[in-house]
Amino acid sequence: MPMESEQLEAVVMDIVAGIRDAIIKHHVTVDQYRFAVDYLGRLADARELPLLLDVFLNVAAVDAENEVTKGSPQAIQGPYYREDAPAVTDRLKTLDHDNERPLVVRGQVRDIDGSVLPGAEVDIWHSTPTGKYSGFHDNIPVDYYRGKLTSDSEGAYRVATTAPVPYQIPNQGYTGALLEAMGRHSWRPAHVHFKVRKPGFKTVTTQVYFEGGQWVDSDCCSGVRDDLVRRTTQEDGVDTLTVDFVLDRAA
Ligand code: MBD
Ligand code: FE
Repeated sequence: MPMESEQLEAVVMDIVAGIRDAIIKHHVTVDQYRFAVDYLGRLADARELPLLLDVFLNVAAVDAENEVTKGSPQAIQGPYYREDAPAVTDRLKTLDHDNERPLVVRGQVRDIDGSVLPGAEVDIWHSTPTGKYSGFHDNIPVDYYRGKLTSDSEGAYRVATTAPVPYQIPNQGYTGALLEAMGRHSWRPAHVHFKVRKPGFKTVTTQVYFEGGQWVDSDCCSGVRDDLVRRTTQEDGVDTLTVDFVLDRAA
């Protein structure tokens, strides 16, 4: 939803003031400024604006929401969500690579009073075992590694998939090149994304990380919080990731 003009004016002018202060503080030259304008134009032409903004700023909007929600913590959505993911019942479609490791993702959806919520949509997506996202990279069809489940009469959901791996922001691209030029790495820890919705409730968009996983302590998107890091359990010999959700009532 659009902002009221008063809030819009205040936000835009604060953003401009912040950039203005950085330009002056660091004695950015007119040539460097022009280079940045051209760079951002090329980055936008390459459709990387969502990636660039999400790397640096998605977490700020999330932090702002987490200050007011009574539900599960929100986390960054990132640029690779697809509204057109398929409905699934028990398993996400995978490519059956030799290196795929089975993972079960399960949990329960409740409201803030602890009542179970049947009929909630639990939309899950994660990278391939080679760190790509379907519907964006390598022409992998959108119905792989994504799916929308519905919580059952106990509010429970459960889906079989394969374990995601750490994700590297393409360093052949503009955003990865920027991170590299800054002397930073462009890796995210392995993670599973969720969007949980039910009419009348505030949508929870979040992601969880694996305890002890590589890059958990140095996510290039600064998206890790302690309450998003999970230890998997073994159930019937399969790594199982349990993620429960609490949905706050819609405003
Ligand atoms: C991702 O996979 C991601 O989740 C985010 C937030 C940013 C870039 C890539
Ligand atoms: Fe991701």
